[in-house]
Amino acid sequence: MVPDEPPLTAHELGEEAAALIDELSRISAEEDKLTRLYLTPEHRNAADLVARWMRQAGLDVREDSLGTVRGRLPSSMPAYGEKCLLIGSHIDTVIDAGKFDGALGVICAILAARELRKRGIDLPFDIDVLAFGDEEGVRFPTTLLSSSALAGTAPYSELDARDANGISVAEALREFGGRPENIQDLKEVPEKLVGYLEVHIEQGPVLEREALPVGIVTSLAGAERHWITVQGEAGHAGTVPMDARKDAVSAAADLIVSMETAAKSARSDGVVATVGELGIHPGAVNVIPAQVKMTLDLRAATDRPRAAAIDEIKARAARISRKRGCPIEFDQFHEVVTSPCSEIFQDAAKRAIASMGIRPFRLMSGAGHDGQAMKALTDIGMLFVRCRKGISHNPSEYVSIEDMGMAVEATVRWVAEIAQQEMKA
Ligand code: HGY
Ligand code: MN
Ligand code: MN
Repeated sequence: MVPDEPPLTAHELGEEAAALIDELSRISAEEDKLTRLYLTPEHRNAADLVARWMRQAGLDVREDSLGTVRGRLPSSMPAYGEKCLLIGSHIDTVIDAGKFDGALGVICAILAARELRKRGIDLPFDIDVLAFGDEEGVRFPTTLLSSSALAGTAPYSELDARDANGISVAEALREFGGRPENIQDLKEVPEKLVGYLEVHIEQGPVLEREALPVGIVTSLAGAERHWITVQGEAGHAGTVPMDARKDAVSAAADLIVSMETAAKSARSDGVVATVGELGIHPGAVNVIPAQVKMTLDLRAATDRPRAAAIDEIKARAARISRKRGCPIEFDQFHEVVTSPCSEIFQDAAKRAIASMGIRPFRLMSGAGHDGQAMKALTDIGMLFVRCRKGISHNPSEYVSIEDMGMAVEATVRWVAEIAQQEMKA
């Protein structure tokens, strides 16, 4: 293929990425902060915007029945067969989010696909750019649903999951324009895939400490999510003596500090425990709380220490329960195992990054990503992009224009390296 015109510089690509990031970040459920949850009107608007960008980049665009937007760049060498390289990230966000988490990966993929086409880089496979809609798992008690559907691991039961307003995934999907009945048809054929790549902000401090704009991901930490119910006894705040109470909040507080201590004692295995949501019933100023429901997000660098950590936490909960006379129940609703990244994709990334004069550096991911679902389907690869102070899931999340440009350029070269490998295979 003959190049159309001289390639944009990394700085020009960074400026373009920054403009797209800002445009997408303005699509939110809330005026003064960024919240864009799966299958909401904001997700609908964001999906339509991303589809427009994909068309402008010269991709053939369609949307699958779970709302994933897909842009195809056809292979330039059909003689090599009909394999496809998937590359993308997510456009849903957490509540009061930063504007780079997920969005930067989708934008890098779109700009890289366009650059590959414009530079006339030979591709022995199709490229499908993907914008997933349910990575964060904030609206429904599901997560990685849109990517799990491609992997064929999303059970029909997930369509019955309900949000805080009692709306099911299936109902919200129909409203969104999706077709929940087709969820099982979305499974990709593994033999037809080269793999799944994702570019994502690091959401940690390592690349900033190493003074590097991009890094190569070795594996994604496994994770599990639980609802914990602490059952106490409602009573009058003024008349029940302190030693006669079954105060659900005091028992929950005991447990929260105890879980934190358990995680800190296993820090060498990368164990982290977080209580992100907490609700008190009945929730009146002068009533001793009858019940607390809270979430536990538990992760570790590998699966064995995570299993040991949940056992330790449950043993601590049992002791607190006996001491306070408050039954404590755990209800696990999510687990994803540690997902190693393909050595072949890591080495291709290393060559790509080195060709830019950047020191190749490998690091693991404590954050979860769609690659954890895609690992059940095909080989995965991830590139991390430096973000200021490692801050994420926070409106002060920030990536510089230079680093975004480096990330796009690295993505172009990463795919070109993989293309070279496929041609030699
Ligand atoms: O929870 C995570 O690690 C990801 O941001 N969804
Ligand atoms: Mn993310
Ligand atoms: Mn996130």
